[in-house]
Order: sequence, then C-alpha cells, then structure tokens
Amino acid sequence: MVVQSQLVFDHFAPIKSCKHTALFTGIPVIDLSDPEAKTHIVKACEDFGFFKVVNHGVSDDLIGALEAQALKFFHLPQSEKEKAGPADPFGYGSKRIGPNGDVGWIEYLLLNTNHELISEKSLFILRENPEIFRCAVEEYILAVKKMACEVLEAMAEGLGIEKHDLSRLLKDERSDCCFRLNHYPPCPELEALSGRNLIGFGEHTDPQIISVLRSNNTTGLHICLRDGSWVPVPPDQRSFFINVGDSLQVMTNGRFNSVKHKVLADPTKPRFSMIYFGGPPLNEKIAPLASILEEGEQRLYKEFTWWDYKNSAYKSRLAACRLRPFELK
Ligand code: GA4
Repeated sequence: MVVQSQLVFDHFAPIKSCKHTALFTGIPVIDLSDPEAKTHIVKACEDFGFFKVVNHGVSDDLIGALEAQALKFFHLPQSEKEKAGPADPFGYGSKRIGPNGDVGWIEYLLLNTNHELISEKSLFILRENPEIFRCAVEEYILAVKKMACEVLEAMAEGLGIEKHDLSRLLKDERSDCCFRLNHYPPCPELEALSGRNLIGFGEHTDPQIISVLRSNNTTGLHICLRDGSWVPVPPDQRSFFINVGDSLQVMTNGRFNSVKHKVLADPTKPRFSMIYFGGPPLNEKIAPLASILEEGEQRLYKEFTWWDYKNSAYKSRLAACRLRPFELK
C-alpha cells in the first residue's frame, strides 16, 4: 500500500479516543480438549460474544504457510496486487471497505469459500499467484472450518440443543462462507499525534454465524463489552479468537452477543489477520430456535433468510445496527 503522509491525513482523520494502555485480561480462554468446554463456551458467548480458543488442533505449519504466502502477496508492487481488485465484494481491496463509503488503514483480500474450496471468482483472483498460495488457503480453511464445527457442536451441547443443529449450517455444501486476509501497514505519522488513533477497520458486528480470527502478535483489535466500554485484546498468534455473529445472536434470541469490534492502526508494527466467516446456505431461514426458547419467552427477531440478511447488510455502513430492521417490536 503506497501512501504519503499528507494523503493519510487528508483521507483518514485520526480520531481522538481514550488510550487504553493496559490490554484487557478478561477474555475467556476455552481449552477445546476440556470436557467442560461446552459450558464455558456458552458463558463466553453470553457475557462477551467473544473468546479465545487454545488446544484447537490446527497445526502451526498450516498457519505459518498461509501467513508467509499472504505476506508475499501484500509485499507485491501495488500494480500487481490491484490486478486482483477491486473488491466487489471479493478480490483485493485497499483502504475502501464494502460498497458504502467506509474506509480504513488496511489492504485485504476477500475470498468466497463455499464448500471448502475457494469459488471460481476467488480462484481467478489467485490465478496470478503461485499455486502454493491457493493450496495454503484451501488447507487452512479446511482445518479452521473443522475446528469451527467442533466449537459449534460444543456450543449446541452447552445450550442443550441437538449437537448438529448449528454445525450443520457450516457443513452444508451450500454454506455461504468467506475468508479475509487483512494487512494493516504501520502508520509512523501516528507517533507525532499522541492520543490520536487511526481506524484500521471501523467498528462493526459480523453478519454470519461465527467468525474465526487468527492474527500475528500485533495489538489493534478492540472489542466492545456489554457495558459499552471498548477494550484492547492481547494478541496471541498461536490461538484463535471466535466472534459470535448477528445470525447466531438471532438464533439464540439475543442470549448470545454479536460482539462489536474494530481494529486501530499501529504506528510501528504491521498487523496481519486472517478471518474465516462461517455463514449458512443462502436459502437458510434464520430465526430464534424453538428448542432454545424458554416457555413464554418472546421472540426478539422476525424470521429471514440468510440471503435477505446479506442483501440488506451489503447496503449498510459498517457501523450500522444491521439487525434493527429484523427486530420484533
Ligand atoms: C463485516 C464482516 C466481514 O468482514 C464482511 C464485511 C463486508 C465486506 O467487507 O464486504 C461488509 C461488512 C462485513 C458488513 C456491512 C457491509 C458488508 C462491508 C460493509 C460495509 C466480509 C461481511 O460479511 O460483512
């Protein structure tokens, strides 16, 4: 990403925000090999909508191989990277996020990954690049999706519903998933502006069921707690972070929290993250699950298809409350 400092601040007004120097130490840590994981996952989803997974079974080699390939891509000359763009929504994007005017201090590759394989359009994006990149993406997605399904199965057990009620949505061959590789270049100009931050990826919730994030050891990710305060998440490159998405909030009738999150740029260190977004098939009906509702509990959301929701989400700004039109008054 080629940027001159003047350009930086013409397009991205640094925001004044209280500086959280201390990283938040309260993120729940779920050990997937712990027989009690199911109970801890449910509590973490209720309290935060966010947790860290250790003993996840995804090999460091797979993660390292993909990170190396992706960084190689991001270090290509700008003109080469742009051959894989613009992101519409899939492809290479730089600074612009989504179709509605959001910007951030970021460059990324967004890929469509239905049924474990990356889709035709996304394959085309990677065609310019070595086959090894495509293999690294596919192997990584396969492993992360398997882990995401284990998490969903433990979650279902913790909720007391049928084990496969959630994971079947990702396992379905028509599941609508996507994968994002984000590179947040350092922004040295920030050092001169103490107390100011630059948005890498603005605050938002994820529309899907769950998102699985892995980043390098650079800080920047912040989550919004239930009380509305924002806290910085300590990075951990050997673990995964899981977000509850809007669809899971609806399916649990608001019991789980679709967590608001954002990324702030760093003055000196590049941040690199890869996120798998697990979404259901397009025609899947999303609604509070009858098996979860307590007797007499009011439904908070209307039923909609994932297609309806996605359609409406893509017309919204990043920070919008996308579930509002689907709430039952
Ligand atoms: C947020 C979560 C995922 O990154 C994403 C994003 C998508 C995009 O980058 O194209 C959106 C955003 C995300 C929600 C609102 C719309 C669509 C950008 C945007 C402004 C890939 C997704 O599924 O929804």
